[in-house]
Amino acid sequence: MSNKLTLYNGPTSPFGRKVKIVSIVQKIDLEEKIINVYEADFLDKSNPLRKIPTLLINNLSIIDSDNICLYLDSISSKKSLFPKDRYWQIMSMTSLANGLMEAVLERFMEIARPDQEQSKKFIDKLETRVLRTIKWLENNWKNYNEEYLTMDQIAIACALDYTSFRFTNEWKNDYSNLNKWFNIFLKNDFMESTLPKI
Ligand SMILES: N[C@@H](CCC(=O)N[C@@H](CS)C(=O)NCC(=O)O)C(=O)O
Repeated sequence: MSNKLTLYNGPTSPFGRKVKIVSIVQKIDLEEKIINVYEADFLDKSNPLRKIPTLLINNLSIIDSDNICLYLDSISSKKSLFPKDRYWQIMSMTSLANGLMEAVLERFMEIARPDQEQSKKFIDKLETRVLRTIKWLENNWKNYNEEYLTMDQIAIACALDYTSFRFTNEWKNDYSNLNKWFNIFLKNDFMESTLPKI
């Protein structure tokens, strides 16, 4: 009997988008449940961090988007998104993309607080981190290979799209190589079908 996979996800989570894309590309059937994580007490018994994405497979819960992506890739018969010969580069660039998502998310949460509770210093720090990371990607990351899809490409595209969605898309004017690749990458069905739902 095959295992039933249930993915707890959110409507706009960039971490969840990464996982959903991997399930599509690697042709893994799963049931996706879109939840409001801020009201999801029931999630605590599987993931006490109460974060999405969380994947349930019978009694096993897989926590953290990277672990879920690696798991889905490992049970797929498709070509791996984590090729062995470039594994560490791909994991590091994926972590960089995760950090970019985190900074954009934290900034968004901070500016949603009442004015008098916000820290301008914290917001500045996050904005600087976001812009410095995108500039670094423009200058250092060149994995634009359309022939072989890898995890770093998916994660970076989700992080850039999330930056445009929640913060700014000015990076598009400043960083033409990245933007050119991004515009082509966005046309993939898996990017179009996983746009944030607001
Ligand atoms: N490192 C985690 C980050 C996941 C994460 O931060 N998810 C956010 C939504 S985008 C969340 O669940 N936040 C709920 C909260 O912080 O209370 C991963 O990669 O899965």
